Amino acid sequence: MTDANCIFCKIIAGQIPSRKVYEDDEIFAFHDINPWAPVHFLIIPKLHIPSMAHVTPEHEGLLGRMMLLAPKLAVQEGAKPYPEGGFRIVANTGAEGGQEVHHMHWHVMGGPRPWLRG
Ligand code: DGP
Repeated sequence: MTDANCIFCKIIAGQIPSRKVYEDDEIFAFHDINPWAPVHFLIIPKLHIPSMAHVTPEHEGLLGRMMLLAPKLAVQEGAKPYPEGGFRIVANTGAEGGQEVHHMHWHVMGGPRPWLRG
């Protein structure tokens, strides 16, 4: 299920160009256009799930597969491995969570600090 008005659905479809990091049948990952960190990409489901507030038990396998990709892709994209390197995952959710694009996505950020407060 896709949303014709969704910018991330258009990126998945190739209608908007992106710097792809990974793709399979159900997951897509690409560099954030406005990086906050030396390594900064987004992992998204191809299914148009608007936010983390919309996930249900039927998404459990998909969410697990997305999570398993994060450490592999972080290293692939240049983050040093744990424990010297590592990464941070952020899922902005809803207006007060700072979500701007309403297609669920996880920011994966890493690389030499300082690059984010906290
Ligand atoms: P947020 O919804 O606030 O978690 O952040 C959405 C992120 O999506 C933001 O960091 C910038 C990124 N973004 C928005 N539009 C595009 C785009 O067209 N291409 C790419 N690569 N990233 C985008």
